[in-house]
Amino acid sequence: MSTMEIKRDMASLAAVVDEAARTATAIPQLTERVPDLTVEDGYAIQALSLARRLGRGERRIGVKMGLTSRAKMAQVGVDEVIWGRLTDAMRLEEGGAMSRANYVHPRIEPEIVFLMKKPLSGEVSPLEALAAVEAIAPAMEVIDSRYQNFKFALPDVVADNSSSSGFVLGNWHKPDTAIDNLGIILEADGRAVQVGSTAAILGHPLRSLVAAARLVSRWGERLNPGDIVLAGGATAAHALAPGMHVRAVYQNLGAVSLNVTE
Ligand code: 0L1
Ligand code: MG
Repeated sequence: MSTMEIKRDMASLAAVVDEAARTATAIPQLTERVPDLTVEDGYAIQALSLARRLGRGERRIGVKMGLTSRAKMAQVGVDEVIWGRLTDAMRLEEGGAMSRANYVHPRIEPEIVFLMKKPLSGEVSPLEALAAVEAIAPAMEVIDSRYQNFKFALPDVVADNSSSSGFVLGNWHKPDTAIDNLGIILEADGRAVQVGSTAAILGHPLRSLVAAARLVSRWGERLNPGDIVLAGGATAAHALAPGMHVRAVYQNLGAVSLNVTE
């Protein structure tokens, strides 16, 4: 099969990333097989991969924003945020357990999450975005690149649903709660492993919601009432190991925790 033919065969590439996620198996980067794969191709593969999840009975419940901090953008060498789709199967119970065996090489990062009460899409102002929010909460995202050694180019990570694999939500707060610069400590087994602020999320997490509205509309979609939007990591992500207890403690918002089992 020629490179062009492979590139056209987005469905088979979607099957590759979806199977890697479903079976927790590390795979080579798609851009090794298809060097001219574009970010647009990546989003097409991501959409087809989500369709496979929905076909297995999962329900789409929102989106995640990725690469929303300058540090992460620099790490991947881009200056654009990315997004991925969340399903109900990715949700982990607050204070509950996640099995390390279900992931390739999971990492965790503290985030802010928005719960939508109105539809939102396209170019919106921060005030318009806030008016569409029902509630905000502290959260943690489990990211798990399916690529070997957590290494990828931008089209790869987009195709791989922007590394989304799990999330845990804390208690909901009023939408007008100040979230522009709240201190966060990420603990592993009671020891602080990351310290940061919600300001690391594009300067203000609301900017991430504005970007989410813009990006989903580029793909003919919108944020719907009842959807959640994970705004992006506020610190670097921390690698998870069996037996670990992780907790993110937020100024004014409370804490979110998770236990990692074998
Ligand atoms: O949620 C994120 O910011 C992760 C986006 C993808 C990059 C990575 O897996 O580190
Ligand atoms: Mg994240």
